[in-house]
Amino acid sequence: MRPRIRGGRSTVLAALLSLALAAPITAAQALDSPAGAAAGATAPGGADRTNPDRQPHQYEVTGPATPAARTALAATGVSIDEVHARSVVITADRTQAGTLRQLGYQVRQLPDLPTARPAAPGTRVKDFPAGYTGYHTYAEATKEIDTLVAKYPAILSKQVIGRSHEGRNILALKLSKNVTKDENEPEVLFTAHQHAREHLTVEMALYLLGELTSKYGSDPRVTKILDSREIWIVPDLNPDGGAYDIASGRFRMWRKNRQPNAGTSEVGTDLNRNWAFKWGCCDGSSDDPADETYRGPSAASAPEVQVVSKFVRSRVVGGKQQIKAAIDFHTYSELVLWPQGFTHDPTGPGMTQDEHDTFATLGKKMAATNGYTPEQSSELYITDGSIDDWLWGDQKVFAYTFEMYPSSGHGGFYPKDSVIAKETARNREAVLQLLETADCVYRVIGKEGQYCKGR
Ligand code: 3K0
Ligand code: CA
Ligand code: ZN
Repeated sequence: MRPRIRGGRSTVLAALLSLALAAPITAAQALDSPAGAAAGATAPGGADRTNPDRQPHQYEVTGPATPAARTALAATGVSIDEVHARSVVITADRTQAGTLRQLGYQVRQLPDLPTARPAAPGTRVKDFPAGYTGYHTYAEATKEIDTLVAKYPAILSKQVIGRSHEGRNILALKLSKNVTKDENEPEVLFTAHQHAREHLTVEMALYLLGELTSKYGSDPRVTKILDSREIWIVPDLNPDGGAYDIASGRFRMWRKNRQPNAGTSEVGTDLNRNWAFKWGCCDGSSDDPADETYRGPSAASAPEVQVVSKFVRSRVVGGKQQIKAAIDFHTYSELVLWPQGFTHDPTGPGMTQDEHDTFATLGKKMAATNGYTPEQSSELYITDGSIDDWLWGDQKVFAYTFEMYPSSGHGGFYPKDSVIAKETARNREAVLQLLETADCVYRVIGKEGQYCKGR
């Protein structure tokens, strides 16, 4: 089992210290809460992190310079937010940072994020703070989606595919000509907002909805795509976490969902460690509910993951998965990532050379359009139970993760709303290319004849 950093057990510390030393340098409210669950001090799961030692901050950790060293650090359960040549930026609380220092890591707290003044106690905050009001709350996003569905009923339809832990609707929007019919067309999936604090990704999903509806019939590429593809957009995989992150009037730096954990007041599961493929296999997630990358008590234990897994499986028609390609949007670091995350090997079990070459070729092509850095996910650090590994390993979908703006820097999870238009439109070309390629992704390596004949 993976060692944990909390608990003060010397054997655990010794095990972790050896991992740390193996690294090269290390010497050293609620909105519209449907269940009436007020996010904040009285949130389900109790404690909330009112203890200053348990408030998340960002820290620079100097030393880790290789995927293996970063994986050793990530295995302590902190999230790695930025990767640099010889350092990383992590999210952790003071207790966790102290433990890392004990392990010999060089850890420096970064200034806290630009946040609004906290709301007066008892105030129910319903919107993003000043400078961020251009972001959509869950209620605003729902309203905007409903307006678009009413305006473009021939090409856009909305399904409620299930509910979050707190009971918010999880939506799948379908875009296609003859949208009410299930036509035999290649399908592409876009998902957003697994991680609560990554609000820009919801804006990305809304941008795509607006762009693909409003340009149909006038933009020839968009028109051709909607005429020949079925596009699914799940704009908000973690609505509870998103609401909780803004509900106090101060960004909480929240990552996980808001599902309580048995036997502890620590709340939440990291949805992107909870998917049912190689779940918890490889030191790429945490078994400690207090950690940022807690994988949950069992594979697909999070209702949000169950809902989207079931939806994806429902797209198997006549024994064939109709979804051919996917992008899951995250922030930040400006990366195009592809599987597999659970292993450093570019090929091997679950990934042939041709499959790898297809992923890498298309990944690099897309990255050339938005200026992101293309790489296999495990170049950063090992992850297990990620959506991409599940979509690929279980469903054979060419699934990418985009880490959006910014590339690095202060307040990375919380760029002001003034960047939304530019940073969402920045991915337009990459998204159109993925959609255009989806009928035969292997075309990018010139092997259409071998893999796509007689589909
Ligand atoms: O597949 C991946 O490598 C996912 C990367 C993602 C994660 O889940 O760790 N990075 S994030 O948490 O900073 N958005
Ligand atoms: Ca259609
Ligand atoms: Zn993320």
